[in-house]
Amino acid sequence: MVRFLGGRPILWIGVLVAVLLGNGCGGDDQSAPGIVVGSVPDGSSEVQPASSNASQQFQLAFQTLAIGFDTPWDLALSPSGELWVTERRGIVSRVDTSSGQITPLGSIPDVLERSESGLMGMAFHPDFPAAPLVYFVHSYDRGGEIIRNRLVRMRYDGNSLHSLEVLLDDIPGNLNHNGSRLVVGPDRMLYFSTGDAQAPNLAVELLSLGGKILRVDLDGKVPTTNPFGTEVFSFGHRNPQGLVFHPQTGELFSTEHGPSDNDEVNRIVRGRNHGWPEVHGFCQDEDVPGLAEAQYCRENNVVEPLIAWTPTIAPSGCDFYFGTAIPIWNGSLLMTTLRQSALYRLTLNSDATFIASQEVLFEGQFGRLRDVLVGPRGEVYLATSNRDGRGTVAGADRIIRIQGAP
Ligand SMILES: [Ca+2]
Ligand SMILES: [Ca+2]
Ligand SMILES: [Ca+2]
Repeated sequence: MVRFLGGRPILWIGVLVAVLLGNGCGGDDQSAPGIVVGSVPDGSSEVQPASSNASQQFQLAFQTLAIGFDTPWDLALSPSGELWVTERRGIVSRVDTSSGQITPLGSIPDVLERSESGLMGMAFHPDFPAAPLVYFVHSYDRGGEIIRNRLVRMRYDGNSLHSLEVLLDDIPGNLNHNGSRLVVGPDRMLYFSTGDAQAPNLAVELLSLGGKILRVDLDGKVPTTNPFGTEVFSFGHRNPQGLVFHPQTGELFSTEHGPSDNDEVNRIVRGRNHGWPEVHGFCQDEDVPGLAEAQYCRENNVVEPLIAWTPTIAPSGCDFYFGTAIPIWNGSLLMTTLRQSALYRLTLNSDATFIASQEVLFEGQFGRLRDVLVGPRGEVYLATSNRDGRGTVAGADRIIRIQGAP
């Protein structure tokens, strides 16, 4: 079910589902029409055959770039063009985008990996490598088996990470609902999502750091321009696991896990309530029985999502695609999903206030997907999450590269 509200008539659109003829990594598509991508670490290469929807006007080639991971969580591109990846167990690695070689760079100290908690978000200092600093968000044990999350910074010497500094700690955490995607904004501030730590009311308690989008400067300090004099930038979030700035408008977008209904994409508004736990998805009363959403929304100036999905798909990472390598993807918001195990391509209207169309790609082809990253040459990387405890695809996790075929 897809709805668009916010002063507009409700529109209904169908979900475009790509017809995929390949059978996943390791499958034998050598005879399929189109190009064959060169050798890859596990010998798999695939061609996305032509079919009948938008992305099928041209061919997409995909391949396993690197394999051997255990629950990769965040893919990030350094300002100098390196591909780095975190694994939830605490490992940080660099991946050579030519050879697929994985080079471990170090472990983050005191990472607690239990259920959905562990090492999650990563972001580079905007002046990296001149300022050789990398930021991470991870879970730790505060003592007595109490899970908390923290923002840390480490120094990179060209080979490994060291000199850990804790910038912000004691952020509410739990086995699940830890949020923790981390990005640097055009204002050179760090933005990161926090989950409600399975305590829904934290999301609307302004003194709590749970269920929020937080903003701090590159030293972890509260900027004077924050709305409440704390790290809190926006509130009313359940478990946002995707966060990205629109490269042209500079606005911040998130993906957010709903409960058993209403997964969301949001445009984050400074200082505003984004609804959770009183509002699921859009402000209307009838979609979840028992919620008096409309009145609450009026009284609390709630920001509605751009789109909501029921049944849920479990959205994870997201990134904007601006480039010519896959021309019809230009301007799209790409989003991975865990439960639905697909890559979504969302298009926005001209002022980025609602989702104009959506396309579902690679559904079920690679298993659960945790993150998506657009590379410097218009290639797209996906991280699988089949070792996270909920996967059904055997074997190690991998990074997959998608390219437009010439
Ligand atoms: Ca990322
Ligand atoms: Ca919401
Ligand atoms: Ca609702």
